[in-house]
Amino acid sequence: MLIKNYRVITIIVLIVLRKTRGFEVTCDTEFSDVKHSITNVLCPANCWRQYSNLCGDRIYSRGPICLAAMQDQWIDGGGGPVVVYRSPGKRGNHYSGGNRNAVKSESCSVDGDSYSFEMTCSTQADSSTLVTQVDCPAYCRGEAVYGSGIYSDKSSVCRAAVHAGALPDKGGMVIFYTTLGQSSYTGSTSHGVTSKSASASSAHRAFAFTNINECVNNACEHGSTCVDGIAEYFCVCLPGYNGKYCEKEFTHCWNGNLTGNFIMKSGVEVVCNKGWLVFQRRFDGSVDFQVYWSDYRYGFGCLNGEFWWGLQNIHEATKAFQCKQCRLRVDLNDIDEETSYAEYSKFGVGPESNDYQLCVGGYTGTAGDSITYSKYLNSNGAKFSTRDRDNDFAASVHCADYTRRNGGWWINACAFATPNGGWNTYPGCPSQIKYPCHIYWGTWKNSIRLIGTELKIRCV
Ligand SMILES: [Ca+2]
Ligand SMILES: [Ca+2]
Repeated sequence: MLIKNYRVITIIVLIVLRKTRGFEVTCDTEFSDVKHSITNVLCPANCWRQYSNLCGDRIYSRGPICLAAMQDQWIDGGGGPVVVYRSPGKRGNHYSGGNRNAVKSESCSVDGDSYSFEMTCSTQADSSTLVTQVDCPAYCRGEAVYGSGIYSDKSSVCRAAVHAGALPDKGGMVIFYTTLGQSSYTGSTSHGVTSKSASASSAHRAFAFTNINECVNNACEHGSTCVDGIAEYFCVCLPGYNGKYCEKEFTHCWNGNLTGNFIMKSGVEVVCNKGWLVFQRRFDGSVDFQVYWSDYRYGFGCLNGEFWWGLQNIHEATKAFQCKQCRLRVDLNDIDEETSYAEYSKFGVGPESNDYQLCVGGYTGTAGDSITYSKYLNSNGAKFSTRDRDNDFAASVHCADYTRRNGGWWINACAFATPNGGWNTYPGCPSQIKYPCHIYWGTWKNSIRLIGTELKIRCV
């Protein structure tokens, strides 16, 4: 639970950071390109130019944002961050041009929105950031405000702040938080400001001067925990459920051809790949597979990297199917980046009391049948052996002994398949042992080292 909450917090922080990084602009980006009433912009360097369609001075109607920011002295030739404030336009506004800081602009009369680098009384709340600090002018009058406590983002921020009691009439700094759009907004009179009622508009969000708890009326399902974010909430699922609202119940990888990591109802995490349950994966040699019985029993490695899922988990996942309905698939990559596969129509792993005995058979594929290769190299019916457990059928040797680097496996009188073998060829490999001391699949490219394996099951 603790780890999952960290994840949620990380998600929230990432969202906030992503949204605050700002609107990416070039020197050519125009005021008309901004999508929000309050937009954080990072201007590049060297945006000066002699001629442009820049119109206005301090308050602009059109033209390149970064050139205007240079004229208004928010940045110099080196660029930097600025905030663009958009104000709803009035018909036939006249804008006077200017010539400041080596930037010339023209005069024009234009209908439509106006833009500045300072907050205005009429600037609305749809911001490029979820948490926004603004410096409000004094004595804003006449701008529309919709709602009480929670306001439609079509409201004047500065006037709403006075209504909410978050700001005195003489203006100043105020912070507001974006929240989910409301189904309706109720007007009221407060702190000398009268706000209006409004109905919902699906495109609009709302805002408030505190972080509203969006977990009220949340849609989290199946007993999941709602965690409040900014303008959002997150559902932390109980084991066995997933999806944004924990609406999807997880039973098996093969139910719905799932891909991804899931928490089973038992609390065990599982890796699904296109409807297959992955129980072994190797691709970079970062995890040591020359480990002990208890490691192979419980699993080791990292489920987002190289791992062995665990014999007990494999047993639990397959036991109901009695070696009848589970398939095993082995995907292999070699050092030449060629691939092959082996698929077995029968697969099952017994209980620990019988050393996780393997049932396997029914080969098809392109890699050749290395698992049931020959009488003495047939893993069907073999028990699992590790460096500290000799359950193999070779009376005089311990095939999974550490010196052989075969790793843990279902070993007969040694094996023709060693997907858990050493990552690198082991120079001290005992010469009397014909088998490889590294990841090996004897029927495919005999003796050439493999650098990728994925072992997975699907029971249907
Ligand atoms: Ca919130
Ligand atoms: Ca032995």
